[in-house]
Amino acid sequence: MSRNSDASRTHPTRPDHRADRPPARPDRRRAIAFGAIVIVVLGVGVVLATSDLLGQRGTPTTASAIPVRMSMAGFEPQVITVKAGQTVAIDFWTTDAAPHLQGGVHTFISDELGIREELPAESRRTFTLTAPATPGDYDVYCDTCCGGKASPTMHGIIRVEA
Ligand SMILES: [Cu+2]
Repeated sequence: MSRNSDASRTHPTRPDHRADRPPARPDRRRAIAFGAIVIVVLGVGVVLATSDLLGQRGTPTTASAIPVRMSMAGFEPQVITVKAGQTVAIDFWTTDAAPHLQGGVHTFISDELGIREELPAESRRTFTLTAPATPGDYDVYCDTCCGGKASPTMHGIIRVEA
């Protein structure tokens, strides 16, 4: 009696099926979860990389600006090199304080190129300079300090290359 009832309960095939199915589900879920994480991580990476590139494209003027420091020692660099016909931004700056300068102003003047820019004491400003089509060395000077135009120290060169 007990044998028969045991045999009817056991049913050898069913437990095996049940044992096979349950492990299959967590594996699928893990695979889907892993896939989702990979997609999210790659997506975030792509967004970050793209936004970084866009950010760099958005600031071309600042990146290509030529820094020119003005002080009692003159222009630094003393030779500013540009290509013929090219428009460049000049990042003009000084750390000189007003008390030891006449009026506290430096200037960036080129009579030949029609440029006349002023720079207040302890300041920084950007202006654009369009190089002429003819290559050569053009004079630039500061006329507001240290002897001004008459002083060789207050002169620089805008070198226009072909
Ligand atoms: Cu000056």
